[in-house]
Amino acid sequence: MKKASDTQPQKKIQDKISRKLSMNHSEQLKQYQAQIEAGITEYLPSVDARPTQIHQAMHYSMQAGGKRLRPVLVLAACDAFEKQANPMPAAVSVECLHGYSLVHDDLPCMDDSDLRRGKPSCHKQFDEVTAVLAGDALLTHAFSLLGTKYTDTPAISNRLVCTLGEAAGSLRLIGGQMEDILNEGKKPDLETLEFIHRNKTAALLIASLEMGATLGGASSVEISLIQKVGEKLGLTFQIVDDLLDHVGDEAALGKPVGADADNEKTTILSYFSVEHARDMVQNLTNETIEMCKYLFKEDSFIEWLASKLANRIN
Ligand code: GRG
Repeated sequence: MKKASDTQPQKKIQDKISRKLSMNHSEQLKQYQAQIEAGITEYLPSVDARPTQIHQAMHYSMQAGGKRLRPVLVLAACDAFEKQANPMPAAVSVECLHGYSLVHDDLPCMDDSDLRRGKPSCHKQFDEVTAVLAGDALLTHAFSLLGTKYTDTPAISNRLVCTLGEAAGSLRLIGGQMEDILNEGKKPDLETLEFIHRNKTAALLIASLEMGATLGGASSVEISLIQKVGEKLGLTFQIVDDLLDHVGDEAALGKPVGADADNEKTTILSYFSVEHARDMVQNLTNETIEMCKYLFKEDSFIEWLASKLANRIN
């Protein structure tokens, strides 16, 4: 039998290796995020373009402060395969789509939020008309990028448009938002809450992974597996969001905690205890990690990101 002292040096080496690997992944994340900031500047119409008001509002809503999770997933999924085409226009496209949904979600007719990422929301910084148009323009621009930046690979362009269009449409993202609004002030059953989460949150995360995998040249079997990774990631992301709103740190979040309860929003914590919700996060994350190990190489970036998202603080 090995003595504790025999295993110590080995453990130290393992710790060092895992620190190094995890530093590599976190460096990779920072690099992706920096590339995305540059990509947003490159692929959005110039802030000085006429009429400047709309372009200022688009840039304002797309400015740093967000985690850039969706475009990171596009880049990482593309890198996980052979890489057939430049993923950056698609990554910016998904972030434009996400940006539009947040600008419209904050409007007085929807969530009526004055703050987004700790700053005035678009309609507070500009006005309501500008925010509606800026959201429309971001949505339109998302598809324009997919149509114009992949003309050398029309089949990929077509696939990307279909994937994003389906995820963002009335059966997914908009459908989730509609059911959320229809259920305001009620306590929907758990199946309805899951429908809302699968569509409002998971749909765009799934599409991001799928678009990246398409750009990477993944097979149809790999695409259907990565969709499952995205589904689990999306559900985990939303449960963590609900937990953070309940027990998170205001400074880290950049917004007050308890908003869901104050607004009588139904969340996963309307059905389960904090402990149970944390167990759900752990189980879903374990399943995601298992799938990543099967689909990608050992200790992949996406596997690491899944753990990071489960333990995020904002
Ligand atoms: C208006 C069509 C339409 C849809 C709105 C995105 C959305 C649907 C509503 C925002 C509210 C919400 C809690 C949505 C669930 C998805 C989610 C957690 C969005 C926030 O995503 P993060 O945390 O945002 O990635 P950042 O700020 O990091 O970009």
